[in-house]
Amino acid sequence: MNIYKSTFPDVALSDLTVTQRVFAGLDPAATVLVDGPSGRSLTGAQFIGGVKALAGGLTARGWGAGKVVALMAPNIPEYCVVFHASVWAGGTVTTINPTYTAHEVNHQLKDAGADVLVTIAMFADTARAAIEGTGVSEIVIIGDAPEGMVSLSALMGPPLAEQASVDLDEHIAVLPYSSGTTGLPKGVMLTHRNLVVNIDQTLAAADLTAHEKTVAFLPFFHIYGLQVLMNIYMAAGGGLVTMPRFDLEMFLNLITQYQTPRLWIVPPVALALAKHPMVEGYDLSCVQHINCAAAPLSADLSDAMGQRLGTNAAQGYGMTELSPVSHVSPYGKGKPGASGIAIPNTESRIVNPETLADMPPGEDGELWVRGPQVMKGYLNNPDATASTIVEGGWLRTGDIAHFDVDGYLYITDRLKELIKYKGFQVAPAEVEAELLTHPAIGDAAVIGRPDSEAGELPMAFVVPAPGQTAPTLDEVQAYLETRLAHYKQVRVLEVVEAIPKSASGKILRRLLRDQIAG
Ligand code: AYL
Repeated sequence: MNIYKSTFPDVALSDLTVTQRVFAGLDPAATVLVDGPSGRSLTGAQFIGGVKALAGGLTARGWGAGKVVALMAPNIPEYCVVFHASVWAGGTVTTINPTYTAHEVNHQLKDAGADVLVTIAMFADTARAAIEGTGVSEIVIIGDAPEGMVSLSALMGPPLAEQASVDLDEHIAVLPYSSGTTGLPKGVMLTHRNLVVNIDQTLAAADLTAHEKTVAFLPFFHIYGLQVLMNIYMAAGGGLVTMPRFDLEMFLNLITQYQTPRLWIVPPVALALAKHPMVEGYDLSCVQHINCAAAPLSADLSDAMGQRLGTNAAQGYGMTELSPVSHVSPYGKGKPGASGIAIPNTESRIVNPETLADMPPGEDGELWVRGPQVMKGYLNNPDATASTIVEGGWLRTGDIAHFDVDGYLYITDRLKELIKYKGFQVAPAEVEAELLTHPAIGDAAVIGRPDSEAGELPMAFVVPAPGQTAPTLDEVQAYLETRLAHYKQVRVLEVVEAIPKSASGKILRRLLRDQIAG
């Protein structure tokens, strides 16, 4: 076995819940959350007060200990309050993409066993339709509530002074969804231990300073925004300027207004920073380090962005199942094309995915990761858990990679089915399942087609049902629109006679990928 160990000293496991860990790092007097568009802000003390008051209210309503709170909201300061109040009250939060259709929300509410749904008025109609047939008894609205729904402010009760007691290694603090290496999106069970150790591991390598602010446009419903921005910044005594959706002009304005030294981005934003004419009009000299993660970033684009902004451009790597960080580029120490070095307590292997033998140093194979940040498993899915976390506690990432002599990780390909559209996960199996419900489609396969702007575009191969004419791309898109969020939409369509499959009926995606590559 050829194990690559972290060069950092181990961090100790702390006995705190994720909310206790965040509270421990906060400066009560400092501004910790700012709503970017309005400038409305909360100090550390106000944040803690809000969390405890809401935790009291949730507990009084029976939505505290042991309950599942579904949180479906854009990045606003209240997001952080609701998340931590649920945790402080001893609950579990499942994070839902607010651009989901009612159909997708309904599925997640059922799968996660949600008891209450918290959202904003803009999504009230989706929420109302989505709770049909689920265990959700009530919809809570951040802001003024429409008829029949509860306003978040009405829930603020006498504070819950102490963290509700939970087992740090067993209790699921957050349940985000990820498709992992295959199949449909699954609930990723992350315990307090997972989240807290990943905060401490990342901070040991990333060196954030107290009172450092960053602009948080990456969604809190995805593990990148939730942990790397929200929890890690607050636990480091820093602050967040939230943006409800990405807008380049607002992003650039907020960077200069708040003089943020570090940016946390995804590849499409790297493209904008490297190429968009608007960037010329801004003095971005405050930016000393840019961290890009969640999808591949080419060395060329990374260099172009770094040179244009006169700053260090680097990458980090991880996945939802890793809470999410395993590799980071320490401050000022990025290498072009590399995804960083292992954070403390983290081991890696590069394995031949067929023979499971370790590859010689420098050669490509599947990346396996082991450490205390490896998820507890997939919710209600022991089979998927067993094929992902294998003997010895190694997590199979489904990514193809190698290490250089300095221990830097290079992701070179993806073995798993997953498509990344602008850093968002698209599970081919989910799109295929929806396509197969179309009466004129007999069979379907979906793969990612490389695209310079989005990274990959979901591309569908469809076989007409017997006696039917295959639908056009427009027809397919109109059909999927009510079923799938915009970013999962099929962008390219090819009608074929048959989908290539193995003897066991598995879609041979590699063949389709090779076919479009010419
Ligand atoms: P998920 N280069 C290439 N592919 C990457 C990279 C990278 N730097 N980072 C992530 N991926 C891909 O669960 C890879 O296929 O989490 C991986 O298995 O949505 C998949 O994205 C995981 O997708 C960090 C470290 C954020 C990690 C993250 C979260 C990653 C997204 C900030 O510093």
